[in-house]
Amino acid sequence: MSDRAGAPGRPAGAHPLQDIRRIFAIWIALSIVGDLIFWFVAGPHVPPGDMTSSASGAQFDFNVLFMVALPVILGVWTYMGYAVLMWRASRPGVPDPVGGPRARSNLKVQLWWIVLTTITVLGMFIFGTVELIVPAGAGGAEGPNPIWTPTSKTILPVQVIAQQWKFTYRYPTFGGMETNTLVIPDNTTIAFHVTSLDVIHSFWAYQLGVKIDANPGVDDIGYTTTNQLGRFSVRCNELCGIWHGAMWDFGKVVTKSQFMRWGEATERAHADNTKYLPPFAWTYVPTANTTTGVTVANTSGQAPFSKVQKYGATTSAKKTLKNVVTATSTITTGGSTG
Ligand SMILES: [Cu+2]
Repeated sequence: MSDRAGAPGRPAGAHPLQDIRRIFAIWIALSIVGDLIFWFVAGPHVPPGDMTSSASGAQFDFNVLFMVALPVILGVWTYMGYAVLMWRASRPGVPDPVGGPRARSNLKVQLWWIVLTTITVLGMFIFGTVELIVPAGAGGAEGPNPIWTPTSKTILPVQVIAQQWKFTYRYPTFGGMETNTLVIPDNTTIAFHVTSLDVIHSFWAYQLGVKIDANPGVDDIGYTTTNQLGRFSVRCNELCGIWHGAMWDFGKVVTKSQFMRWGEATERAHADNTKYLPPFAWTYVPTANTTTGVTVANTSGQAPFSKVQKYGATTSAKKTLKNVVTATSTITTGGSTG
């Protein structure tokens, strides 16, 4: 408005930055109180919890990012609230505080704005990148050749096989047995090798903080380390057909000794079935549309079995490992998914 040009802006004697200082003080107070309440009251309950390294990592990351975001929204609300209360047109005798020459070309304000927003965004970028790398992929998939691998030397490999509309789990260090239930030991690093027999699915073990795409013909690897006993849910997280919504089950984290007992007992109990399964491989090829109508091991381009992924490897399991490597070199691909 033209009448602002050259207008004094406010009564003589009032400091021109008084409003800004008040807003700043209110904002800082609200931000500190809000961040502390969030961190200590809500933070520990933020999903997906702290059952594994990747779950607690995701919870920590979310909480940190929320503590950065909360002051931003509180800044907007504080300014809005202050403007409505103090600068509304119906308040008699209050001049418009924003406008005129003072509102333009304020180098100090412009510099602060650019510096603070740049630090905020770059800080979140660096934080996010570090948090992805340090915990070995943060519970996500890294494809068949992971760049970020855990330091543990006793990793339990578990193969997750998705198909319409079910997950099954193969344990190469327990004779290559295949189960309906995912059971894993506590305080152990798990390497999930996720693959699919048909369409694209996604293995989402919610409380484990693990979500790995299941692609046919791909050995998609993701890591996590268990920290707590208990049950967790597994869901398919990729629309995969009419019964996608029914593609879920439950798994459990048990103690190491319970796990060994379960693994060895299940391996024995499943022995008669296991011998009719295709030999353990990192991917499989369904040949249901050919005359054989079975699933076979797809051994083309297989990487050798990882030396550190031998948790629970018994004598029979070591035999299995040998068979896997042998199979890699002798059996050819049984078919093509096109
Ligand atoms: Cu699915």
